[in-house]
Amino acid sequence: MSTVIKGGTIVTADLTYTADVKIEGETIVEIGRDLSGDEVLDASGCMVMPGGIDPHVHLEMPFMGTYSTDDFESGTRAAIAGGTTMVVDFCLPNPGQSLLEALQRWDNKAGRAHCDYSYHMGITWWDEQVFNEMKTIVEDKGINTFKHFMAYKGALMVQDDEMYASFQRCAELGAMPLVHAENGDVVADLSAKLLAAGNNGPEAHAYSRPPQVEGEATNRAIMIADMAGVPLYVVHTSCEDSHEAIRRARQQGKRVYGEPLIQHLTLDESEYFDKDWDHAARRVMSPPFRNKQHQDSLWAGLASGSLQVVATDHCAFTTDQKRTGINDFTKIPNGTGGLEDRLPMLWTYGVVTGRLTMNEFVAVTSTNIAKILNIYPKKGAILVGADADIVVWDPTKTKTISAKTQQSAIDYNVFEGKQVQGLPRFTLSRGTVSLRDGELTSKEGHGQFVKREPYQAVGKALSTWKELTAPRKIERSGIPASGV
Ligand code: DUC
Ligand code: ZN
Ligand code: ZN
Ligand code: ZN
Repeated sequence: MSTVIKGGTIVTADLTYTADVKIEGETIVEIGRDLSGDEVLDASGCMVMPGGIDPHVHLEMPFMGTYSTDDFESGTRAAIAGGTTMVVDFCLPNPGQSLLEALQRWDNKAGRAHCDYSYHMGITWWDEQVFNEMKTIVEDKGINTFKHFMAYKGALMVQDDEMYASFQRCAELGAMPLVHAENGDVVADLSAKLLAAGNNGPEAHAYSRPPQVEGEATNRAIMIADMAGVPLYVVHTSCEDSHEAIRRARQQGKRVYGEPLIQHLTLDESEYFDKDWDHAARRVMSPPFRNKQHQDSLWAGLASGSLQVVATDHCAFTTDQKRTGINDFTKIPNGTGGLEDRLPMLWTYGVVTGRLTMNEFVAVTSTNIAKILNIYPKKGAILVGADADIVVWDPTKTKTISAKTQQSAIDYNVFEGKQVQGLPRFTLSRGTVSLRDGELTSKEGHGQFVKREPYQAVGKALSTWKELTAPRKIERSGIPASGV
């Protein structure tokens, strides 16, 4: 059984050209003119692009006393509806829990996925068991990334000594650390002061996490990564302070990556102020939304290449879940949705406005992260031999985003009312048509785990390509007569 995507314009991270794409089974087998096959998908007037990869989602995650409401079923259904064909979730062991045991729990949940998936493994505590299990995670389980929370004090947060030890272990194993970069000690102190002053509403969440806490933590993580000799991936880069640190590190020759979210690119801090409680609380996430100057910095980073990836951090809580924090903003579950809307929002606010080219759009939604995660060109490519994870994109199709029509299981959408232009006509997941003429045809359980191999260029001090200066013991004769 073969399928041909006919009459479209192929858009990749570096090329735009007219050709048909032929698929057999799960794989692209031919790209050329006038191809024929058993089934033909009409792509006239459309762009044929690698399916989106969202490297940052939290599906059915235990967090802040509850679970995020979108699970692997509804979350990946939303992904397919929006043209995304792979997600990477975060497997987070409870402090003290075995990494392998946590992985088993995640595998049980992920069996329901509509699209392919992988995990980043969380380093949420540290001892010899974690050190040992990291090797099994990389070598046997096909996970080459480890996530570190520098915030969420008393819960997920790790200390600098733990982070440094884990980063060094990553270097030994050919793995890459990820960081949630916010100074958790400062956030805890600011939060306590705000609460003590009676500032308990959702806007105080934003006051408790100013850009400085993100800039400080990003700089710290970059320096620790450099000393450990590993690349570093900074999740949800939301502000100039963090972007500036990443930009400078890259200029110095360090392999550091930054990931703005579609929410931070398109929504700003006014969402928290002079709004009703529910409106503001539904938008409480960490880091919080920033002002327009920070947004401009993120857009500029995507255009210039100093930031590489647009993700969602999809972590969806219902209004009722948010209301747990009605008298205390620190108890509002942190997180927003976005899986279904990432591509249409980025196309509308990026490509239609002229901020990004179509090729840059493909780069930041798919190809760059496939390379960063070491799964290119299996994923993130329109090439013979690649998985047929493809979105056929209709740039003329429009809709108004609304919770009433979304796949996500929550009762609102942070982009409610936004008009988007550019939507998928077809989404193919490993050759299976999972969205046809905008209608979902995908199947629960179709998704497969994607193994990721260790990295080769890990294990050296990246800025200098040398070991850190080796300690030298100075031999001195005699004792000074007096003083120094
Ligand atoms: N930030 C969120 O807003 N939610 C999930 C975890 C995170 O870091
Ligand atoms: Zn985070
Ligand atoms: Zn409102
Ligand atoms: Zn996250």
